[in-house]
Order: sequence, then C-alpha cells, then structure tokens
Amino acid sequence: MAMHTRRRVEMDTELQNANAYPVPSGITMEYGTAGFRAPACNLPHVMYRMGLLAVMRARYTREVIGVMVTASHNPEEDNGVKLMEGMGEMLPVSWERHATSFASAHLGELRTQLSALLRDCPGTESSSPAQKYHVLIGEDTRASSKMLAQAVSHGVTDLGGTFKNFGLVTTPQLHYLVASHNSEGLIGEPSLDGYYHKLSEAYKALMAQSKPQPGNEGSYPLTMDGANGVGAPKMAELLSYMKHSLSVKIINNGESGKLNHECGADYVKIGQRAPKGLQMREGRIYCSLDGDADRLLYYFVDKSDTFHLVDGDKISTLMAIFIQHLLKEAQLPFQVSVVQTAYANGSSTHYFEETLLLQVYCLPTGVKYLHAKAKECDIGVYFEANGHGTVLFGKRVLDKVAEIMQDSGRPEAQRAAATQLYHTSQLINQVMDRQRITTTDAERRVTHPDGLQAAIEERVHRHLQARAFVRPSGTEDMVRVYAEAETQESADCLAHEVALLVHRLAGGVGEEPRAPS
Ligand code: 16G
Ligand code: MG
Repeated sequence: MAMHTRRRVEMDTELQNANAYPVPSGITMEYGTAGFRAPACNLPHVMYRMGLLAVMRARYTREVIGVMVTASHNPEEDNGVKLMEGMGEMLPVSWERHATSFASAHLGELRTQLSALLRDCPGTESSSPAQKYHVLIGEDTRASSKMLAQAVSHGVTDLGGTFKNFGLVTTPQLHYLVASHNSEGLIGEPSLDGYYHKLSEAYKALMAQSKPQPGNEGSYPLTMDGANGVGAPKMAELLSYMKHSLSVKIINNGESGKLNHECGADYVKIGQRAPKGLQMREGRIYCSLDGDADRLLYYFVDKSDTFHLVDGDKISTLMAIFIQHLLKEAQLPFQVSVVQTAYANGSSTHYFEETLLLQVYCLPTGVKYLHAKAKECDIGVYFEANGHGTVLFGKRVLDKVAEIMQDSGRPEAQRAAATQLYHTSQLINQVMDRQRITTTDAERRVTHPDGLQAAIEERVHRHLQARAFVRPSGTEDMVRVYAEAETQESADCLAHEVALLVHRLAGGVGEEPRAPS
C-alpha cells in the first residue's frame, strides 16, 4: 500500500555538551579545500559541530563517516578537521556549506540547522536518532589533537551516534578504515592490521614479479623523512609486516624534532632541498611525507651532487609509463588518462600528450576534484605537483584483468602482466574487487557477491511488510533494485539502502543513488 505521510521533524535532543563549546566571538570559518584549518585554540567548537555533522551525514548516507583531526603540513600550533565517507572519499562539495554554517552557529541556530537537515534525510520520521550512525575518528600527532578529537566525539554522542577513535592514524589509513567499514570488509579487514596486511601482501606479490636492478637484488634502500608526524610510526608498523622485502630508514620520526619544521614534503618541495640535517648520497632514494602522510615526494642527488625532485608530475609520469607498459603486455586496450592541476609543470603536460599520447585533464586544486575526474576514466592517474594523489582503476579494467589472470589458456607473459596490474591496483589504492551480481530463485536471491543477500535481508527486516531484491539488467549496464514496504516512504528508504549496498558490495554498478540535497 502506498501511503504518503507528512513528516514532522524536530530537534528534541539535549545537545548536552553544546555549552562546553561556545562559538568564540569574532571567529568565522569556512570549510576549505580539505576541511577547516586554524590555530588549534580556535577549533574546539568547530570540532564539536563536525561531530554533529558527521552523524547527520551518516544518517543521510547510511554509511560510516570518518573524521580526521589534522592540519596536515601546517605548523604544529594549527589543527584542522576533514570528513570522509563512502569509499573513503571527501565530504561532497554540496555539504561543505552545511559544514561552514554549522561551524559558526550558536546553540539556537544550530538546532534550527539540525532540524532543517533532518527534514532532508531520507526515511527520517522522528528526531530520535538510532545507534547505527557510526563515526570513525583519527588523530595526527599534534599536542592538541587528542582534546579536539574528544570534542568531535562529544558532538557524535550528543546526537546519539556511536564512534570509534582509532587514535594516531595517517589520513590514508582513515580513508581505508572508512572504505573498508562501508564495504563490510570486502576491500579488506576494517582495522589497521587489515590495512598493513593488504598493503604488504600486494607489495610482496608485485615485487616477486619484478626484475631487480643489477646491484640492488633483494633490497631497495630508501630513506623516509616522516616530517616528525604520524607517518613515521605508521611506516615502522608497516615495515614489521614487510619482513625483508622492503628496507626503509626513517628520519624525522618525531622523537626530537618539531612537526613539519625544516622537514616534510612541503619544505622539500618549496625549497627544492633535502630536509635539514640530511646528508644525501648518490645512489640512494629519499622521500618525504607531510604531517598526516597523504603527500609523498621522492628525491635524489646525481654524481655532481645536484638535487633532483620527483614531484607529483614525475610520479604521474612513472606510473603512467609503468601502467601503459603492463596494459600492452596484457593486451588490454584501455586508456590511461592523467589528471593534473594548473600547478603541473607545462613540460609534463606536453610529454603526456605528445610523447605518451595520453588524455590529460586540468582540474582545480584539491584532491576531491582530481579524484572525481579520475573516477570517470578507465585508468585515472592523478597527482598534484605537491605529492597528493593516487591511481584509480575502473570496473571494466579490473574485470578484464581478473578474467585474463584466471584464464590458463592465455600466454604466460600476458597473464603475468595482468597479475602485476592487479597487485598495482591493490597497492596504490585500496579499491574493491568489483564483482558481478548473480542471482537464483527466479532472480529473487543474490548468490554473488558473498554477503550481499544477507545484507539485503538485514535491511528488509528493518521495515514493515517489506521485500527487496536486485538483479543485473539484461539490457543495460546497470543493476535494478526493487523494494516494497508498508508505506511509500519506507519503500523509498529501503530502495535507497539496498542501492547503497549494491554500490558498496558489488562495486558501483549503475548510478549511486543519492537523496536530494
Ligand atoms: C589541501 C589539499 C591539497 C591542495 C592544498 C592547496 C586535499 C586532501 N588537500 O592540502 O590537495 O593542494 O590544500 O593548498 O585536498 P592551498 O589552497 O593553500 O594552496
Ligand atoms: Mg596532508
């Protein structure tokens, strides 16, 4: 039966901790390229409000949301916060305005804004929030991060959400944790152990297939500048999973130096020089992270002691050449595209277009813009010149790679190249193994991928007189979702939930449904 009810939504939660986080007078802030950044003393009220917003976003998307407390490459005295969701992506631009208006809202305004957002949440009939809205929190090594993370958690619990604070993690680790929680373990175990395990196994498998440079057999000596930030201890943890397959000497590990001070990716990039105190030697490779370890730059000196930086443009070039080579060996006709910003060196753009014959796109500064473009490509290589970036492999590509890997009738060299492509995709970005949906019982039950049917049933049980199933379309490249329930609203909500499950567990087949914002 379809029944339309007018929803009445009010904010009746206590916001118990709100009085502890008043908005200081004269301070307004904007959600910038990657969240808020400011002197740490000006941030407690913003953090509390981002805890509230994270629950609202979790409620809206029905996903686990991440909140990272960090000011990245900024000085130690600053701090900041960024929100992550879905498969680890940044908060969508359409919600940044909510973040900005929350950040400076006094209690009365805050209640009004929360009520307005609640009205937009699909399936929200009352203001009593359920416990299922879950937020993952991460912190960098700044002295202020602990207290600010606590302010986030107060916001989360004030709206009835639950949270897990992972304490010290790098920004990429929190991206992984959010994505693995939302994919219900499909891309890897949702824990730091799962993260290290996944990366180290992919690395070992990839290296087992590579031919070592003469004189470098078995070890690739690398010196890593941890910017005196969270990347240093986390690299040490990763190394314990690598056994003898990777050797890294870690400097600026935070034991004595100051965060991002005379070290780190920004210092190296801007000054085109080594971190202070590092004596570089010819024949060795060096790299620097930034304060939250989402930037990476390499550098070396030649015979005449001249410094050479391998910045984002050059990393893109190496990745594109490597992947193009593997595609050729694997006889795969896919297109590699490169996504850059205006900061990219013009000669790198020229080289991609004229020599490698690749499609190049130029996007505004900020990972969220580059990532979105790269997602549209077969294989999208994106790095900002400053070292932020990754490579995204599309579903079509990964499906074909898997098919070749498993086909014993194919030549060994072709299968080996496909296998290398697979491990590269796992190592550089923890994208899921995208799998096709198969069904049984007159298409009413999913048999593949594992876990999808159980997850659908779990959602169905949350609604009255409900039923739902999914099946791959026989005519179009999409999965169709069917849902029925006692009320129209409940049916819409169930359809939305199931579509999100398909997106998460079967790898983004068809359009990701979003409620209007
Ligand atoms: C942030 C962005 C980075 C961008 C930089 C520009 C993310 C994760 N980080 O660090 O991509 O290059 O801002 O800073 O998107 P600017 O606006 O101060 O030049
Ligand atoms: Mg950073």
